[in-house]
Amino acid sequence: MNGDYGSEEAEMQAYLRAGERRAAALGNRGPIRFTDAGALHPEIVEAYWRCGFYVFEGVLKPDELADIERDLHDIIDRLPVEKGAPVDAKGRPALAVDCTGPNLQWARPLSDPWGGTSAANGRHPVKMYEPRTEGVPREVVFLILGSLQFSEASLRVYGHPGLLAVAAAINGLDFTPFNEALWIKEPGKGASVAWHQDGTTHWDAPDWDEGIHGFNFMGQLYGCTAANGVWVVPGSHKQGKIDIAKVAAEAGTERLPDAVPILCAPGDVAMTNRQALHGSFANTSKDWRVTVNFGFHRRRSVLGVKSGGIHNAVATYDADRIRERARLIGYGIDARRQRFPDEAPFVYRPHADEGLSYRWDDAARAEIRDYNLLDLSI
Ligand SMILES: O=C(O)CCC(=O)C(=O)O
Ligand SMILES: [Fe+2]
Repeated sequence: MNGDYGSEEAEMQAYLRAGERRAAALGNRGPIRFTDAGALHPEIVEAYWRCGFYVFEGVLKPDELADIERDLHDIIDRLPVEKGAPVDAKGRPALAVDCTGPNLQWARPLSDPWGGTSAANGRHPVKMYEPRTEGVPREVVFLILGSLQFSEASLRVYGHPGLLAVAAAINGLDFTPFNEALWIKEPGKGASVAWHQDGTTHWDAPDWDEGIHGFNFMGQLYGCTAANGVWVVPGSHKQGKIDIAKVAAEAGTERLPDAVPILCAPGDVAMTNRQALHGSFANTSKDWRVTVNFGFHRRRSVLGVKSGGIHNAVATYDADRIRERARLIGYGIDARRQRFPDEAPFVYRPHADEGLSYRWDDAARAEIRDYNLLDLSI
């Protein structure tokens, strides 16, 4: 088994247990609930905006989780045998070799690929502790971008009526996509994600507020623990751009004392404000963490905005671009309708208003290759 936290193991264990206790006291978890009038329940809205994250319990049922797991195994099977290889372990063309968009992100086991580097505009200033590994292990894939083109189960999660209704409640009926990803934190290998805030574009905007950079849903296939999950500093989404290096220096450790872990059972889906200070530690635990991650924005946060450079090329996001990218919402809803015909499909207002309808079929499957070149990153 690869390394633990070495001389820091006892402190790490104490930190994990203390974080679990702080998380349990927040009061920001439960099933998706609406009022009789159809609004997202005010207790959920209050807790989300107070904490910067909320855990929706029991959203993905066992049959849906089994679909996701099947796709995960297929994806892992089709990964390049090593970084840069054109084929998988069975000699077939590897996943994403025919794509031009960014897809597979590799890291040495248990390393911190971004902390203290200039990656993503230097938004991860603090290097995380890197547990020792045996020998010089090969890099592994820990993040897959544009994931809806590789997993129909993920696309169906993307069309989930309850989650899309939450997105409409938080970001407005005309909400837009951001991007989608699969995070794979393998036991004894999963890389850490150094502390960061996700937003890049609106920190100095005159109309800045706590929701301007949107949120991510994080659906958990196997659940997540203090050891392998994402940690959040509650309330930090309201603070504007945080001097993360200073926070860590004052704490004297990257185990930030106010942070709490997002704790999920299989099928729970967390909603995390992208402005919240968050990160995750190298997964030295024995448990896999697989997150179906997808974000949404307010339309006014992206329309007419020039951004990009991290997930996609710099561009000005006009209405055509947003419409084209939002076809994935239409495909997700239709793919879900085909798999779960007894469920009432979500009606995405911009599609209804414009009379647009989307059919998930073989033509669509081919057509969405490289769809993430049009991510709406802000
Ligand atoms: O899943 C993780 O460890 C990090 C996720 C994250 O940083 C994000 O979704 O913005
Ligand atoms: Fe993030």
